[in-house]
Amino acid sequence: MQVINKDDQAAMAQELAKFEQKIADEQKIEPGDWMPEAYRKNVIRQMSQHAHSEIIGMQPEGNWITRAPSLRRKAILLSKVQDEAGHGLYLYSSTETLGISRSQMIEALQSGEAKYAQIFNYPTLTWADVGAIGWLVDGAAIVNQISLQRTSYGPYARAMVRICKEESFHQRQGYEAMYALAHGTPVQKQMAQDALDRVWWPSLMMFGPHDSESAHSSQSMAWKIKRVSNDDLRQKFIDQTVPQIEVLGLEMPDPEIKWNEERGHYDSGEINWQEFKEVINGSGPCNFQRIKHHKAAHQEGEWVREAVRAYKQKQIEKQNETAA
Ligand code: BYC
Repeated sequence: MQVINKDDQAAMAQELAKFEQKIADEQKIEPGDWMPEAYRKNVIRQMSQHAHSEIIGMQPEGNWITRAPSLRRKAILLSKVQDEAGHGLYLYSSTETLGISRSQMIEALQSGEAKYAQIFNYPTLTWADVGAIGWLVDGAAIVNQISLQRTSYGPYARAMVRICKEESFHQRQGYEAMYALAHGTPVQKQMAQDALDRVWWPSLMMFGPHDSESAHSSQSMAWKIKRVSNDDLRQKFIDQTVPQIEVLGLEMPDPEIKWNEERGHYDSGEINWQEFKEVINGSGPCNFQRIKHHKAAHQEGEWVREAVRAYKQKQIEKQNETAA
């Protein structure tokens, strides 16, 4: 066991007090700053989970790029999927500032040690699912990410600013695609309804377990890593989405959705938490497929990483030659 002497203990207590004061004063924690090990680990866990979600999230949508119903829809979908790749990259880079490498994060994803948003383990069965993902999945992501613009870790907060702008465009294009279907032929309207019915519940699960069941919430809220609780974010999403369903002219995906005058919020039915647990623990409909595809794509890209390493090595050698 490592023995910490009194001077070290006092220095650490001082650092901890400084860290806590910064959090209290709404100052950002920056990469070079002292931080408790548990804070560093928790931010890495959440940020890398977020990065993996962006990357795995490209798969269900990518499934429809070759089958988009028009050139316009195809161009929009292509750039949306590229945006998600960009989000993943900013987030991996920002997470690396906490002393973990990209390859360590990828390894954790592929071994199942690190999670990604459970929603991406569901299949995209029809074109309407692509609209529903933009509208509901990006919609849920924005509600959460707006609050994360104020997260206490500086690089995460700054990455969120740009990501939110892009997600906001994603949400609108998804809604517009759903609107076209909901106002199209009866078959198209039915397709939109079916997508809404299937994507609704997994979208609500994106906010995580109830606050009372959430393992990380209380510490993450105390350290201002999370600024709004899982249940409050979920309620915000429900409240803003129900009127949008009405405008589409679709049926509610949950018969228990009802305005509660007293609470000033919509009431809704209970989520199937058993399903949530199964999907986050690897038994969703597409978990196996998603990771298998990621491993294959990663392996295929090895030559690019090799080329980057070789180029870097050459640059170092050149610099050394000039210095000698
Ligand atoms: N899915 O203590 P809790 C996008 C895990 S992509 C899977 O409440 P926390 C897009 C949680 O990790 C952007 N796992 O956790 C891309 C923890 O397990 P571990 C998506 C979940 O962290 C392409 C355990 O359950 N957004 O927008 O305090 C196309 C206990 O939970 C989930 C993000 O990734 C879940 N839904 O709060 C379209 C947001 N929920 O880690 C769109 C970033 C919980 O101990 N993440 N778990 O093994 C967060 O904001 C927070 O991590 C959560 C959970 C609110 C999700």
